[in-house]
Amino acid sequence: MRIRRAAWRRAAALCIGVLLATGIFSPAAAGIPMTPYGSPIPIPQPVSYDGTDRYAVSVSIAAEVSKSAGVGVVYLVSGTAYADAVAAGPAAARDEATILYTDKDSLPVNVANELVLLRPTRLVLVGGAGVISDSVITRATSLLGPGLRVERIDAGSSWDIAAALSERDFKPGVDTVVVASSGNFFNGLVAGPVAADLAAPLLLVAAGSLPSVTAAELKRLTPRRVVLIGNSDDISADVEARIKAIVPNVERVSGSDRYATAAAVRSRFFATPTGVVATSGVTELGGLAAVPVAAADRAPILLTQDGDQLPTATRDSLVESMPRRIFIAGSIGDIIAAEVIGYSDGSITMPTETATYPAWDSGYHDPAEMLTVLKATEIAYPNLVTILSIGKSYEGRDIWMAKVSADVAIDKGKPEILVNALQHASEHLGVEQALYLLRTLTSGYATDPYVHRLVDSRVTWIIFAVNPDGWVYDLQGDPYNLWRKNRQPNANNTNIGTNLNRNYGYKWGSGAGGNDLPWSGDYWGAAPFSAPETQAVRDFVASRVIDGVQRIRTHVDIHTHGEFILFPFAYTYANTAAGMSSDDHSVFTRMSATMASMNGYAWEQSSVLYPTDGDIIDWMYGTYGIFSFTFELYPTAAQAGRGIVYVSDSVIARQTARNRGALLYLIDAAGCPYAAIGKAAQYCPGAAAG
Ligand code: 0X9
Ligand code: ZN
Repeated sequence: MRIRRAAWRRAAALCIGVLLATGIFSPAAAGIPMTPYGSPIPIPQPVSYDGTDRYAVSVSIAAEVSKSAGVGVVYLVSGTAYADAVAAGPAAARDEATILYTDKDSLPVNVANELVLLRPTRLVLVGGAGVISDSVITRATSLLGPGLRVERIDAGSSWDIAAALSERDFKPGVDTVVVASSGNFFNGLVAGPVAADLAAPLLLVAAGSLPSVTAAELKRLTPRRVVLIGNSDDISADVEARIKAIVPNVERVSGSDRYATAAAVRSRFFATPTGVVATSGVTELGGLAAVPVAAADRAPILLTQDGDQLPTATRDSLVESMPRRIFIAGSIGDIIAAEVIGYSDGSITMPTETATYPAWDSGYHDPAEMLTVLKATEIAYPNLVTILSIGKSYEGRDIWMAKVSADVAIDKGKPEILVNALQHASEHLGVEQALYLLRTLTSGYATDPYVHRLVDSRVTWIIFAVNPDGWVYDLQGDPYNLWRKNRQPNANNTNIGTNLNRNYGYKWGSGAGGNDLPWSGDYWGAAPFSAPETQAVRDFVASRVIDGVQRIRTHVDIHTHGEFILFPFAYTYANTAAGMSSDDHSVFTRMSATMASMNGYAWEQSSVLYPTDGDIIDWMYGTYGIFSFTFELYPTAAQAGRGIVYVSDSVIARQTARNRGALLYLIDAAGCPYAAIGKAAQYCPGAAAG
């Protein structure tokens, strides 16, 4: 068999050309147009699909491929018989074909349109009339003219199809046969580029049995070796033994799951790939049409999960192989896609922080995972997000912050809001709330008009964990350490830590809630701003005074728990102590009531819950007039019971989404907080409240 690669080589060479011309591999830095997914060439238009749109994925891949190379052959595979398509992947690669999905009795409109654009001269139908009926041939011929050569792989099961394609293309005496299980679509998917690269047939077995058609084809081929893709759950030891009885030289390449198996295949057969294809390991709809693309670029396929973290095996594989080109097949989520790119080009490095949540709370982001998500978000939304550190903790950890605004790099003088979480080490849910807000503002920008307007017209600063040392220390407990303060030692004392929310320089040490006892969880520290963490917050907020005006107008300090919205002053029970006008007090109560109607929390002046001194909200308001609130997240004290501060990761999604309205309102209100009492014209002359 002759493998024709010229057209594909041309396609790959185009990509290499771009990269060499720029001399750098970061697509953003190289100025290569980025999709919202942040992916460099060649990428299909990101397609979000709900389970019925595999057709669109195959169409977009075909369209992308045909930009740089002619497509003479199209393989039509069933949109529902996944295993049939697995068998077709490497065969299509051998034919330099592109793969399109079809329904049984009709060509979907977008597929028909793409066929017309591609104008292939040969059509290969994968499967018998039971999966793709003759009416599809009739339709294709009417679209493409009578000169179209149509070939049908008229075989029943996916095992039959694989054997038929092998028989069509290979003579006895091949070097290698690749074998995957028809029961694990993802193993078969990652096996495709291996088979193509080794010029090997791909045959299929069942997890627990060797189909006779596969055994017969193995006997006919008499290969030197067989490569099995998948662990013993995918292909049993018994099946392996049966194959060995035919071909003694059997090598199994596998990992503990589909992700690890894909990574093992990558390291065994693609030691230093220039390209990698990334596709979902959760939904089987996107990746298969990319097999010929991978084969042409001699690229392995790696698999991604849902959520915002790459599987460890995939991440390690990317870091190890450092591919220069990434092809993302199908919709894998913008943050995951950015991680794929970031780990490949080194813009995201392996996290060094080792403190993690226990397995039963792994839905929380640990510090390393949080940082990964922040960096990936910056890569995915370079125009909306910048990640920076406001300074270092006592133990030298960065205190990470996101700046979120359209045209984020340009100072347009927009009203600003600050959101911070985790002053108190054990209040894990706060970090998730901050990450939720970042996700809301970024992923909602393109789709939600309200979010769009706020991101356009405001600057939102989000500090995810003011107290990283305390957080890490808390995570080191088994389970957790019930830790509240930072980790700064105290002079002449063995007790560690300052309560950061007693350490701000407004009415510091006045005796209203904090104390001077280093062993206490409410120790206020040696002096106002004696903690590096509060200094970092202080200096950042001070830096937002520009031309004598504090840009930040609203603020929320996120804590757990109690389900409260609280406002200044915290140090006194008086409603309008020195520094608080009655209008300001009205703004606080009106805004609180509005937000409470959105999240269902109770609201009151913070001192009513209990007084505190050196509290961030008093300092923010007392120093700058910023309308500053404390949110105490889920649960209520009654729900929590006495002394419970930790809540299961199962509540994260619901309890963070619950604050969507209130947080967006607070961002909106930064335009002119006095609009809450109908006094925008008086207090914010010239500034549009919206
Ligand atoms: O005590 C605090 O710093 C906050 N509560 S927590 O249970 N998360 O520790 C309350 C801050 C708001 N201020 C007052 N309630 N005074
Ligand atoms: Zn707290």
